[in-house]
Amino acid sequence: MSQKPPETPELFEEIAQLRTELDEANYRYYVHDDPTLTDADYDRRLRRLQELESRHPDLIAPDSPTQRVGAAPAEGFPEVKHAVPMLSLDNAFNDEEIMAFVKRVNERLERDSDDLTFCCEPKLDGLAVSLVYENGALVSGATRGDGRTGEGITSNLRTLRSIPLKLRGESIPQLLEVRGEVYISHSGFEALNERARKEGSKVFANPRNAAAGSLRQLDPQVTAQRPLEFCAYQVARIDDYNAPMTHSALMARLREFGFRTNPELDRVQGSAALLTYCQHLGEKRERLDYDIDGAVIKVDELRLQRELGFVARAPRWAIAYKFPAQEQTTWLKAVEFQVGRTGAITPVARLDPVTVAGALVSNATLHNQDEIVRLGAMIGDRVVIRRAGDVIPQVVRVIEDERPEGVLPIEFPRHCPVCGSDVERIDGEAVVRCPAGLFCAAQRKEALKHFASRRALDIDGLGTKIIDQLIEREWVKTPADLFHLKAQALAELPRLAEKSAQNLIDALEKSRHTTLPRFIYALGIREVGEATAGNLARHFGTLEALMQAALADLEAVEDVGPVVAAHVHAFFNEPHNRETVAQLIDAGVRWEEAEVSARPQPLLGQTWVLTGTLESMTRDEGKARLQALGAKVSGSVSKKTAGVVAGPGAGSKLAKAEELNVDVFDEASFLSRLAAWESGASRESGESEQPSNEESA
Ligand code: JCF
Repeated sequence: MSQKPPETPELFEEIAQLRTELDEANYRYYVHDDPTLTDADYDRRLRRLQELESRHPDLIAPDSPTQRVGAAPAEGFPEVKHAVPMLSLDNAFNDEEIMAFVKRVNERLERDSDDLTFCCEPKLDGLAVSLVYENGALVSGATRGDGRTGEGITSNLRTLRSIPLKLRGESIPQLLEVRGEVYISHSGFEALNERARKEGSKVFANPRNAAAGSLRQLDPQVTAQRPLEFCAYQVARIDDYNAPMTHSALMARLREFGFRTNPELDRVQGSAALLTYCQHLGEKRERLDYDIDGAVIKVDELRLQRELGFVARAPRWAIAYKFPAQEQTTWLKAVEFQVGRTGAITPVARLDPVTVAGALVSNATLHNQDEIVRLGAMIGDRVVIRRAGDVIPQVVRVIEDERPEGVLPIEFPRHCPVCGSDVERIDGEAVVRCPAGLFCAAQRKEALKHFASRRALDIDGLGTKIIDQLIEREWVKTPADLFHLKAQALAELPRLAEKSAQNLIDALEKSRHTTLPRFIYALGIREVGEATAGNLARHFGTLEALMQAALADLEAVEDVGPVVAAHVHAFFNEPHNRETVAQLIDAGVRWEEAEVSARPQPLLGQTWVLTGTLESMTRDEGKARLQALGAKVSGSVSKKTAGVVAGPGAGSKLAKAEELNVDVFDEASFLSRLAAWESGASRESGESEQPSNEESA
């Protein structure tokens, strides 16, 4: 007969301690974006608690962190009637409509100064749910449904670590009903689809679909594996006579109870500040780690909300400001093929012009042949295009239901559309290329544009239009020809007055004096970006040494693998290219050997990781700046990581960094260090009068 182990005070204490630590870890992580436990430490404690509870099942409490994943509801999801209906919001699509909302509210409240306080937050693009707590314990969770009746999905919602199973704090109301959005962050979505791809299961189209599908799983075990998060935005019921008087104070109370609210939540006063909030949020949109489709604006004072009341299904005291849509539908009229600098042939969709997120779009990229196949696109189709930030508009899908008669297949060219060479497609590569190199006018144009660009030889005033003419008139065939142009001849070009012809000559003269990294970069060798050009220059010191390097020598260069090495080797072994280099030097292009290391590389040999969102730059910019300082930028944290830059929303990578004792920088300290490194105030540069930037954290 098995005997139950004795229950000792130490045991009670350990169980209580583990539960407190696990709840606290969730609270610090979700409410304060400030993890206290690493994933590994969290799991270790959770397993220990599971083990203790399995030996003493009578000590299991329904709000124990081990009790998040329960059994599936036998009857599917029950209907749940909302005690207070779940509202929808009226929309405003521009500043005028926001102003009209403010005016309506002020008139109704008989206020004649524009000083009303609003509480604003991003409008998350997820699914609305409602949670009921009785005496501090989660008793029910339901979807919005039609606003009056939803589906009871309590067991699924219990699996979300950002949903407290019991409320924190001392003065807990007998009844609390909290509403909010369940969503999946961009990073969670990437990880989820990555896993799906590895397991060969279906990938999700977008985070919202993934969240919806995950919430409607009958088995909470499945839901528990999905990176769902909850963000609270409204209190539907609270039976506390001491309850706050404003919406913003209620949100603060929710945080005390252990709910995450949106970090962008803010109070603003007056319509001008309101418009500014919406504008700033729009600018920030791309940098957030979750999808939003606008801002929710609420009259902050609850007394005024009650006075304003409702119309039909929407409150008079709130409005949703919707950002301009990033997706639009239009007709795909034709497909043209563009030849890039390296000969890559890119299909470009010509569209019936439409305004997308404020810009008129008449072209969109189709990427490559595989993408055309994936989309199943045909000429004449109705297509959805998407434009986000300053990226090139893309065709995201075909609306097959609206396919008209007489659509035509998109034929990929077998000959280069510019020079007529047979195209080639290397096995395993998605790209089709024109192999003609600089014999192809399209590639010559692109090569010249690259040569003249700001980070290469930086030839001021040599723009696309002039380059096109120079190539078409065959005045310029190689970059070296640029340096033999005469002002008199240039002035003949349409749109180039005598003055700017001379300016261009002056700019060319100035650009002759460059640096070795810029020169190498300007040559446009495949896969050789700025960082690699810098590494090559530093490694070999002189152009001659680089040109003579064997494959093995090239592979010894920092960050240069076999592919890049092969491209560099092939480039300098092509007689044509050697000739161009010689002509450039004959034409007077020069650099000081010493300038090779003009740019400080204080982070050489270090690996950095960026995680979360940054305010002042995109992660890509941060990455580029670190690389320019010599650092490698990696996606995962290890013992060897030199530093982690963590913005809001940082999750497991930050936790890992802390676990491994890797230095972590917030945005402010990252920026000040970047500035110091970029100005050369590093140990390596030996500028001892500069203050040390190695102060202890
Ligand atoms: O983030 C949202 N989708 C969101 C929806 C935020 C809010 O503050 C909301 C909402 C729907 C209704 N507030 C209400 C009253």
